[in-house]
Amino acid sequence: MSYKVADPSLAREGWLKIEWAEAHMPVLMRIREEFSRKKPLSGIRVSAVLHVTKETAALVRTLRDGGAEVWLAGSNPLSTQDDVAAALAEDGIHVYAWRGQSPEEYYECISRVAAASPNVVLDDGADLHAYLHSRAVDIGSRVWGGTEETTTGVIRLRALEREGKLLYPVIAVNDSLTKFLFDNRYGTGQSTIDGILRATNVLIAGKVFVVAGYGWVGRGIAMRARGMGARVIVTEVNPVRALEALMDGFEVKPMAEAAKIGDIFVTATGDKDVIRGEHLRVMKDGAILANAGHFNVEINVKDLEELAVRKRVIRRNVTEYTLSDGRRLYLLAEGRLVNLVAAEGHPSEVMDMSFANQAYAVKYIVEHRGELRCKVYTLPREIDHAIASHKLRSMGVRIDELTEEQKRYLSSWELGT
Ligand code: NRN
Repeated sequence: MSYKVADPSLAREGWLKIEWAEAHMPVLMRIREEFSRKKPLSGIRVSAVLHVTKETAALVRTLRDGGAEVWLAGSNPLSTQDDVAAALAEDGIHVYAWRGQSPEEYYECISRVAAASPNVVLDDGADLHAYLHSRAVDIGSRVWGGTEETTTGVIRLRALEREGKLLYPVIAVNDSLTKFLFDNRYGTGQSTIDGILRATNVLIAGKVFVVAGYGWVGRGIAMRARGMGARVIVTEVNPVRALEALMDGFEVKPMAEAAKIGDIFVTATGDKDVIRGEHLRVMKDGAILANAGHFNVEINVKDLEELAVRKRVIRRNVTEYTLSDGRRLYLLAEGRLVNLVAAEGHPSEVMDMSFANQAYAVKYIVEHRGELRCKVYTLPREIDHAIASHKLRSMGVRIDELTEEQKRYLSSWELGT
């Protein structure tokens, strides 16, 4: 059996979710038509470690229709949608993923998709890339190229590149304009609020909403929390980003101060220990803690466990920690990325562009096999323009075109006042 999922009988539900996603991903579906006709991935083995969601299903089915054989493992032990995994197994994708994996099972699934000895590898968070560069170097050395979906993964790959250890070229899909400007900002902005609401159903309006990190993810979350009537406080370590937050109209404070007044906290920094013991100790009774970063290191759960005298699951995806003085702190999704664990991740319409970039990146690697160096690349900007144009067209929006005179003006230096 070339798959392992929680419950194959869930396939029917999974198919309905995949159908729903594909109905909202016009750019990727247009690429699927092109891939089905031209088969640019014919005979290629692709191994992917991505969040197994209805949108990822749309991507891997597109790669398969392009001629590839696909192996898929989840990129988080809690983010797999089991019904989608069941449908993919039925659809001939070699999927090894289920919600609620132990760390051992999580890495066992990664080793299973690596064992396919893939030509191209897709990743989200770089756990597959790290595995191929440490425990499976023999397989890694035969890979033609890879892609990386998210900021955290690109940071890890640039570290590998700096050390001169990259075994294959990698395309940083995260760095495409039509990925991070939309997925990281508007996708995470909405899906993080979605995760918090599905888990807690609390009122956002009137609450003190603390966002740690003002990168594209933090900006999106802060923007959407403000839109729902929260009083948003941003914490940062980077003075430029802190200044941006200030001039975008948000309060900016150190976490030590924000911790005393916050009602809802979201970490979006890509770093560890952003919320730790010293902050937890001064938080208000009832404070809610959520992480939007890729790994579960941003909220120091060990400190929380040590401070608590009682711990219980009070709602699905909500763990209540009671401190010695009776204050209760609520941790969402065990500190893992709340949008994909407590909700369904970003909406299909925004993953449409992220995964259009993934599909083009895989095709690019195959077309440029042997030409690329072992470094981190960004896709050509023409691909961003093509994806953005397809997206606008699918939304029924038309824009202006430069006249010949304007083109000349914009490419000249002589014309002045
Ligand atoms: N629905 C989703 N399916 C989804 N929402 C966010 N992501 C998803 N992947 C598959 C990823 C974004 O692209 C999580 C990554 O960390 C982020 O870059």
